[in-house]
Amino acid sequence: MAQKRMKKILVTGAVGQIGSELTMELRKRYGNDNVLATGRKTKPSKMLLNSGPFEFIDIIIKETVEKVVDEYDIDTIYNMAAILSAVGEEKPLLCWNVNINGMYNILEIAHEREMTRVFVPSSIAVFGPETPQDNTPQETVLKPKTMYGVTKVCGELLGDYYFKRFNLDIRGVRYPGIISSETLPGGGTTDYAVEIFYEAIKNKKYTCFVKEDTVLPMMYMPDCIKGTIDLMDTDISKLKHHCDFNLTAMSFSVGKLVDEIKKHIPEFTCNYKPDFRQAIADSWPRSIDDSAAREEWGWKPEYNLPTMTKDMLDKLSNKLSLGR
Ligand code: AKB
Repeated sequence: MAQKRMKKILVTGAVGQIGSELTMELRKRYGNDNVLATGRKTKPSKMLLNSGPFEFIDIIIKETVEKVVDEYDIDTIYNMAAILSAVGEEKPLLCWNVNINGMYNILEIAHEREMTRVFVPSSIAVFGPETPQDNTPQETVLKPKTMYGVTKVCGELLGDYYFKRFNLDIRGVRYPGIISSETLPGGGTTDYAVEIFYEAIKNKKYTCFVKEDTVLPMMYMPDCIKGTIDLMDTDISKLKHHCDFNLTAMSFSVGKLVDEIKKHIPEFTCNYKPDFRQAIADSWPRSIDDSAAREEWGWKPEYNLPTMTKDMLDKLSNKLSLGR
């Protein structure tokens, strides 16, 4: 009887906020040597480097990806490399190149080698001001006003095209803002929801770049990792959607988050100095309907605002006192 092929996984963007924790969880589940972490130029953490293979690649340059895919006999890719919304407005061409041309290379490589499965994340950035902002439906208007959003809509369509046209098993979710204690996010609009915790612990004050009443959908990292891997492990016959699942865990205003942090750090204060990211936040939904994900692959987040806040403060206090 033919032996079942061992999963050999490539994670792009493995030095980033989601990629770093995703890599560690995949290594735990599938074996350290079976998960290749890759990054473009940022130095990987000791944790990433010491727990399994790491290579530098640039997804815009197809050969650099092909080289490691063939060398490590990769059959599954999590393409976490991306330029996020705020940097995307400062460097729109780079955003297009990484998020679209880079993704195109990943899809071509996966298709040419008949890979088992590919994950390509999307984002709430696919929505825009014409989209209903509360309980945003799965199927709705997709007219984003940022370059990042444009690339994410295009990425969803490209993924669905490869699925229908070439039978490539590609999956993805529309991530909300992700809150995490291990690796800082870089260049997004929802970054304030992470920075605020560091500043609350270190300086007891924070200046937020969006207004107090700004409400966005959010999720804590353990739920993000679980949801990502659960979707990838779901039997394909259960899925009606592929690259565009709405996904959320909670929605709160900055003011509500401040109140929650104050329950643990009463002297914490926050003031507000909105910048260009306010307009981006205002164009995104306040809350998301993720019933398709719940019905098709059993999505159910564990953390809400109070439990996430407590866990973040515990983990970060520990990490910062250890000087990590
Ligand atoms: C960003 O703020 O750009 C990202 C996202 C919501 O996709 N965190």
